[in-house]
Amino acid sequence: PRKASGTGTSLFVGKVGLSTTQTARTSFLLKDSTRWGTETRDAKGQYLEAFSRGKKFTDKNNKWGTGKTSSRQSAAVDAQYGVTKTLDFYKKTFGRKGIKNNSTGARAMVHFGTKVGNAFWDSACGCMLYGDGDGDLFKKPLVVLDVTGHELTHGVVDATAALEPTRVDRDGNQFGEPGSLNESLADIFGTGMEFATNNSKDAGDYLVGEKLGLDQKFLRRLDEPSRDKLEGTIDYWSPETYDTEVHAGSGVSSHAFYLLAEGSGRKTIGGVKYNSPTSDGSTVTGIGRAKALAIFYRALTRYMVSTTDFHDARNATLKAATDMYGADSIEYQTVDKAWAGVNVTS
Ligand code: ASN
Ligand code: ZN
Repeated sequence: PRKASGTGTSLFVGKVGLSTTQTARTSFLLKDSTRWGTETRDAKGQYLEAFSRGKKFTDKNNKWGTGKTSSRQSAAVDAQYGVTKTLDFYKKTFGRKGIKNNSTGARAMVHFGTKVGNAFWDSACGCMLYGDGDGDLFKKPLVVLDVTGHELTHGVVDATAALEPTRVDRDGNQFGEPGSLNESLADIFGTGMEFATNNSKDAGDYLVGEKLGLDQKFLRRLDEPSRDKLEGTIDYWSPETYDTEVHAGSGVSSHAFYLLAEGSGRKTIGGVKYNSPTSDGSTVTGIGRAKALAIFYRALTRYMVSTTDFHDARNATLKAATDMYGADSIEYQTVDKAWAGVNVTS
């Protein structure tokens, strides 16, 4: 097998280059040897949770997908592109070598189950599973960039702080602050990856799932999380947050991250309008996305543990800011103000 350069026609990001594997004169495999063997397979509409049971994607001429769902390869192009761009983001931005930082590739399966309106990180499989949509709320395969960045970040969190929900109900819904922080980090680094990838058909923004065709135009958003009515995402910490559903609760730290990066009030970034409020009416001036991501990544990988709640997360990011910029720095002070802006104080 040797390294080959293919092209893909995706569902969401247009035409993209893909590094693939040539296995014979006219046979190629959707596996990237330049990124530790990162590979996407087909779950064939089954609820497969073992990657080894997925069907390999092969192609005769190394031109993958058609941009339409009638080709099974099209969703795989988006998935493989998003997964490889997520690995690139973690490597370039933080020096992280793969999801587990052990120089192994990431794996994904598309066409998971029937009418699945979701995508998952499956820690047992060690892979991403993508549904094709439920045909109702989610009309398309869930292979967009920020969803991929979100799900793979769950893999990074599993390999580092391993934040756990404090309660799971009989339907599998998860609750509590550490789990909410986990969802939030997935959105923070997922949007960070989308900005870093800088794809002209899916440019970076502080919205999550803006290409999924939802009526509210996004699934979640970091500037003013409560504009999400689907999951009822919250803007500010309160004592109830300790037992809030994790996607709803994610708003607290996602909002703190936005305030740290971009500041409070109105702002237009890449043509998208944001307006971020604070719980106490204070004004926050952001320190920029790159520094905010670096602080949150150091906090995640050095100071957060499985039970870290929002107040602990404040301390973790303050420690990270002290390490990187000093306790007298503007960066440290802005971390403090950003958390105060979401009602998390000492
Ligand atoms: N897409 C959801 C998430 O990553 C799937 C799940 O609830 N595990 O949060
Ligand atoms: Zn999640």
